[in-house]
Amino acid sequence: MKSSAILRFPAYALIALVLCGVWQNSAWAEAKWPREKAALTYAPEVPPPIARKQPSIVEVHLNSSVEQWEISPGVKYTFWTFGGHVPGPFIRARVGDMLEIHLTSGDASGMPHNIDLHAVTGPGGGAKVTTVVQGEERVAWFKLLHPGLFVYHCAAPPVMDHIANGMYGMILVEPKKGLPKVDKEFYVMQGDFYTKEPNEGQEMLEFSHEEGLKEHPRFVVFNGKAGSLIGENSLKAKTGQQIRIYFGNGGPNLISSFHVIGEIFDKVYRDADLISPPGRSIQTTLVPPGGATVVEFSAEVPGSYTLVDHAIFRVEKGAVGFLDVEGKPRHDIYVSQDDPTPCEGCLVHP
Ligand SMILES: [Cu+2]
Repeated sequence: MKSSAILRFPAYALIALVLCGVWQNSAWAEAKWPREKAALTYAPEVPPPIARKQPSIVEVHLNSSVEQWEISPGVKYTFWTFGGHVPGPFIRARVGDMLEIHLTSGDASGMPHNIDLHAVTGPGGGAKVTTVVQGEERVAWFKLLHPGLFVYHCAAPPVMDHIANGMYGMILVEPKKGLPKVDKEFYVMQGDFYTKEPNEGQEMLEFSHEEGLKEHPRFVVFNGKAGSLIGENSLKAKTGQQIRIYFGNGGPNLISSFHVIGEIFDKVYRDADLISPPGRSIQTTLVPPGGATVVEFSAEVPGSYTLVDHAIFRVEKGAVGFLDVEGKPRHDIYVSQDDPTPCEGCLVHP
């Protein structure tokens, strides 16, 4: 090849790539693909299964915002959120779909936010092309190449502060054939929170980067606050129903040893791998920060079942919730000579 041809080729290639890039940007906005707005839900709700058999553009609108609520009875915390909740909305799509993310910010501090989706293939998981401050909107398209249950989180600097303050959620990418049908699906996400030592009577707690660095959380909670799955907020099911929990860990630091007291998981899609055969008859499963699992079981015996991180001191930091199961007693499986003993002040046996 002549040297002039070698020199010319990169220029042509560059022009072609630029044109291709421009074409693709507008193409995905106007593509003749089917298009749908994602049915976003907040924990513990899960959007309905995907019924269609063809790929679609799935439009997702997310707004970052700063919110305050009680992280534990009597004490408030300032959360950084997707959609005003921790965790952020549950997104449900199908492998092969084109995810169309619209990210906006309502954060009056002017702090930038963005989104890194673990379901996305490409630099930063999308973070580098979605950074927004208040009043801006960024739109980006990401092809979902892998099925699974994936964490998403903000990755604006300092990344650890954005995650530690609650900027995470999950996206389920269903395999082509979908998932086995179940009766109940729940969305539960664990997170650890770090605050400065409060003064006596101080109601509003303050974030501590230093405590985060030391990995000394004051709170470890499910779904953004202690008590999110207790009392009237408990998960509910009936005996015999097939129950699926999409369980994720926003971290930022702690590995969760996810366990349901009184149950054995019929199936564990380890690390939320929805392709390999699931593990069977499993008691406790590890979920790392930025990771997830999918568990399935049916409760044969009625009563209260307790969701915990089996690193059990964390129950006192908020990592406890309940699944209340209604149904007829099963004395063929679980029976006693005497009545149950009351468990005064017990955090795990209501
Ligand atoms: Cu952020």
